[in-house]
Amino acid sequence: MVINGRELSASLKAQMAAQVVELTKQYGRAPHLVVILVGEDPGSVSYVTGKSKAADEVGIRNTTLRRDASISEQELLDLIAELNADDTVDGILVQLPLPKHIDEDKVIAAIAVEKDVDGFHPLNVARLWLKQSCVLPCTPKGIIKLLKSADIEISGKEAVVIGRSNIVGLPVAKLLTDENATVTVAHSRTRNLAEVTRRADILVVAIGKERFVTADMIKPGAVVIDVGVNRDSRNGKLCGDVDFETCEPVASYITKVPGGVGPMTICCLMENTIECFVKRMNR
Ligand code: L34
Repeated sequence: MVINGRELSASLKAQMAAQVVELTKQYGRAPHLVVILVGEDPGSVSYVTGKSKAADEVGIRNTTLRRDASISEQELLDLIAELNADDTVDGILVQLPLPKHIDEDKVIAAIAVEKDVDGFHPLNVARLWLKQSCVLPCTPKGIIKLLKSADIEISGKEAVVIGRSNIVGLPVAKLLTDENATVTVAHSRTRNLAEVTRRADILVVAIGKERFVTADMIKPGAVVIDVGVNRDSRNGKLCGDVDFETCEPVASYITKVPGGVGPMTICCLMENTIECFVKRMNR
């Protein structure tokens, strides 16, 4: 069975649109998301366009600020400081990756924590790991929603996450742990990777290598979540980290790329923006 992220996100966005109508009446204005896009990376341009389109659908006011790849770190920090101080801005997102001459950690830490709709700020990361109330990072949050939407039991299951990034691998491992899964984080140095992944009842793949996971790496009946967004070297189309054609018959549930995790990332960004807006309005 394919878990359809596009459908789930469409229905969640429709619910949020109704909620935003009410919130806009209640607070006298709509939530406002500002996305900063540095440079012209085609992937980033496409994802940021998707975010703006989704915000329009949900009724979230949104502004995309495009800056040249040559922007200095200080100029970017100054821009963030300006948005932090702007009371009409509820959410700030700096699309990653940034050009090499800019320190991403420094930029993320400069965002006011109450406007950090990505959940990437060190304080939000700490709160996540301490199980305190926080903004959850969009992709991990979207993955848990996908699993729950298909009524997949997480508690007590063996989950294996391939990838240990700050944005996906580590936080999704934490969320799965909080859902009472037994979690293994595998990565490029893992020995006998196929042996490890074959133990997984739930396999989350966020490694960034096209068709990396093959049928022999999957336990029959496993749930497979593909976080990859790669260009297919055979046809230039978007493809995941999982070889869908061969893995689909082995898995019980599987996500597709496109149409799986990606739309859920964007959907959760909308949710986080609304959350930050409401919190700020009730300060
Ligand atoms: N700050 N940087 C920041 N926040 C994020 O949450 C992201 N991420 C990742 C890259 N950098 C970021 C995203 O937005 C990845 N990502 C993302 C978002 C959306 C999609 C993919 C990755 C997406 O919508 N994927 C569609 C296909 C889009 C297309 O055709 O290009 C899908 O169906 O998978």
